[in-house]
Amino acid sequence: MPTLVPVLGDQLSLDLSSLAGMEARDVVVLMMEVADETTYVRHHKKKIAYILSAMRHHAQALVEAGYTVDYVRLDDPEASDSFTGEIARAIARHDPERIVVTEPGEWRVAAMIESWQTLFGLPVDIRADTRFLCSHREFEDWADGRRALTMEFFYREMRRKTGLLLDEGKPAGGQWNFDKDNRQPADADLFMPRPLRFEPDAITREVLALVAERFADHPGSLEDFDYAVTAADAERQAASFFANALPDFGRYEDAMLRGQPFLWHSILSPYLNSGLLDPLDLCRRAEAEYRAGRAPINSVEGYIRQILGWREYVRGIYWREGPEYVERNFLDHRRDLPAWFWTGETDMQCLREAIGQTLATGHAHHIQRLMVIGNFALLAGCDPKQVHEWYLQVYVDAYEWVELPNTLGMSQFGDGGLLGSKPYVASGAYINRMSDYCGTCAYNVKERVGPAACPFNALYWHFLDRHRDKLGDNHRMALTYRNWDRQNEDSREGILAQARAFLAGCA
Ligand code: FAD
Ligand code: DLZ
Ligand code: SF4
Repeated sequence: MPTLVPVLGDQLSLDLSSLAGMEARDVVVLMMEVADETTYVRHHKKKIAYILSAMRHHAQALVEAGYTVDYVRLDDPEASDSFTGEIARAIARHDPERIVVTEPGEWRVAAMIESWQTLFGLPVDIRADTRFLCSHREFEDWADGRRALTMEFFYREMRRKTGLLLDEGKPAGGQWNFDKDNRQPADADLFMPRPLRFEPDAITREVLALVAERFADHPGSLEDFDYAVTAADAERQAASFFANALPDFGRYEDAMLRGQPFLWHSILSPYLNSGLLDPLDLCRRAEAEYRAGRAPINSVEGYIRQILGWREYVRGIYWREGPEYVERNFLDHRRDLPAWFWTGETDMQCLREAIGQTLATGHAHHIQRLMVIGNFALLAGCDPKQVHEWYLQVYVDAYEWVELPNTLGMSQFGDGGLLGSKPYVASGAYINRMSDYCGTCAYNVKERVGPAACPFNALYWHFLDRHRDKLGDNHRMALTYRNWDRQNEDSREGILAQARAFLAGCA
């Protein structure tokens, strides 16, 4: 009797813990395209196409590695629509002696898997996901008893654990963190790096047709689909990033430019999160670029910090905070997301650019997600759960373990400051400093009141004013509140009236 090994759509690695130590001939790998996973939120069409095509290519890679793969397609007339339903059908087909599975990336799916042993009367071995560098246990040990879960201290532990960018126990370059060097605006230039484009092959074309037909009412466009869908092509994109973009990654990490969705970013998150690339390998290769003198420390440290620090840290928070985390709403925000989140059709150039690009490509970079779209949703008082669901839907790299703490926690302050000691809010001045958006906007970034005033300006003060009871004692915001209080009464009332009028028309 074989061992049944279900491999989920974000577990596309040959080094998966569920396959470790097994003889390929003793295993039936089960891969399941299931309706429930494609619709539990209305994923962007490109996200579904990416995952299904990468799954189909990975099934081929498993077969080439000697495994027997039982692959259930979405259009299988017998399909049961859920992971649990497919496990039941696979048990009937293969009569396995046990199930071995790598833990999933979501509470919802974890609950399903935990029910299988009782439901099917078979031993179910749920293994830790060793693609991550920090186990649940290690994160708990680090977090327990701390007053604040500051990412920077977690990150230093991870540097010590892995030895990355350490010189005899000391941080390479003399500092742990070079973030202050990484805040420069950029100018568009002809020699900017461009991510590689991967033409759809026959498998991808078949998936694109399926998605176009079946998910026509989902957000986003399928046009110009050019994601890598194999480990080999994801590796090509990684190599291109290290060769062409890493040296300036740090300097321009926070910059935004019109018509330039990718800038000096790696665009590797979809591949990391679905298993086509390995996080430690990318960190080691980034360090090698620094050691060889091909990339400066601020870029390499910044890049490694995102993966070794932030990525591992948000995962730790997700599992530590539990399935109720998604319900937190510290600021009691209740506004529905404006309808233009689904079209990008707004006069605010920064949001039109960031949302438009998101709907077209399924990608936006960190500062667009945090300081343009997230900043607006927070200032406007949008319901953090709705904001979370939007991010989970529209980004190709979005799985709940990584998306939820970033959105509800870091961006919407829904947890009251677990991930950051103050909300990430800014007026138009920040967006103007870091981008070229404002120059072509219908609004004037310098104005706070009047028909042409940039909405971010009044919304910023309105947010601070209306949340004084919850944020007023935060010492990191004291200076900002002092600036607000220094303005005369008429000026403050004018700004608040401007924000109220904007919000009244914001639907
Ligand atoms: P780069 O800028 O090249 O960064 C390198 C790598 O670091 C990324 O590939 C990613 O794996 C990792 N990384 C960077 N920042 C973070 C972070 N804050 N958390 C976790 N990993 C990080 N990232 C996701 O992978 N999935 C998400 O669903 C997601 N949702 C987000 C929602 C919000 C509101 C915000 C503010 C950030 C979110 N991020 C998410 C983090 C970040 O925006 C993306 O990882 C990044 O834009 C991916 O593009 P890149 O590969 O070019 O990243
Ligand atoms: C996101 C997604 C989608 C759209 N479709 C599938 C699918 O058909 N089959 C599958 O195995 N996984 C899919 N996924 C990814 C899962 O939702 C993901 O594995 C869970 O969220 C657990 O992390
Ligand atoms: Fe955005 Fe305001 Fe600048 Fe327009 S003026 S792009 S709304 S920050």
